[in-house]
Amino acid sequence: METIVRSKTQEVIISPDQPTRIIGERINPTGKPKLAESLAKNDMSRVISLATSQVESGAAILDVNVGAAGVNEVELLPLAVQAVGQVTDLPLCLDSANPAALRAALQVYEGKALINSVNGEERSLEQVLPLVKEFGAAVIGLAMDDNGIPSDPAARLAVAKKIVERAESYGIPREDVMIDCLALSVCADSTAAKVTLQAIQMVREELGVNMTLGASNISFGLPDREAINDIFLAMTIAAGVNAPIVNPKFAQKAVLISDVLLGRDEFAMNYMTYYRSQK
Ligand code: THG
Repeated sequence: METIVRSKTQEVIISPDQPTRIIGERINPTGKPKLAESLAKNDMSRVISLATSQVESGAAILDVNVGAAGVNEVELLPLAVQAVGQVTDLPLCLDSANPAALRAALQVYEGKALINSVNGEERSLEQVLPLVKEFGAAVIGLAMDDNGIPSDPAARLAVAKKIVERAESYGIPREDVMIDCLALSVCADSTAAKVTLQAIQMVREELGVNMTLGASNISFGLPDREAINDIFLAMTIAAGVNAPIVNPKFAQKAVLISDVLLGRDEFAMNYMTYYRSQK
């Protein structure tokens, strides 16, 4: 099961047989008031520096999200995509809940993008899947629907299955659908991590598709978030996530070590290369 995404010049293969691919989360104004402020002024300098720093920290794909108060996403998302394209050739993950903004970004993106995201709601399926088909993109399907995020792992699997099957009915191969089983803060609900891990295992066994996860959500509200994120990330990779959306600066080591331990880094070559570069 290979999900392939491309820029103009680079191809990234997401597969259980490949190293884990980091999708860099940091081009996102959530919790970054200065980025939100500069986006509202059409100033792309912060977007560009966040792109460059994440490339240096080992991201394979960059998530681009410009959703903030005072921002017209239809206008800004394509501008951000073009700005990022000036400093890196990594494939992009276009992150918006607004189908018009996704369309505008897809029109300027050269390559095969990863659309973030569709969910199990009829409205979302009907608006986003035709875009995925029209532009030959790949898509992230969130395991949630009109009733929110199910608290039962089997119900998250059922939403994931519905998304994969609906995509196929539009002529989108299941290889081009990645599932996000969704992580919620373990601070608010002590079963949150366990439910997500169970859902990931079920999707791997029942659907066999590739999986992403916005793993940093797990630690909201707790101290030492980076330590929690790293340990949870390793658990999710062992369960089946192969392209997490995380801060690459913190996640790179946990990802490389998980791959060594899961037999996805022969002779620990990738880990040794990283280790030498840190000296
Ligand atoms: N699944 C999918 N896409 C997603 C998410 C998901 N996209 C958005 C989000 N969740 C993943 N991206 C982020 C981006 C930033 C943060 C967390 C997840 C974050 N920001 C810091 C804060 O809020 O304190 C800011 C700190 C910083 O990075 O500078 O934590 O779940 N498919």
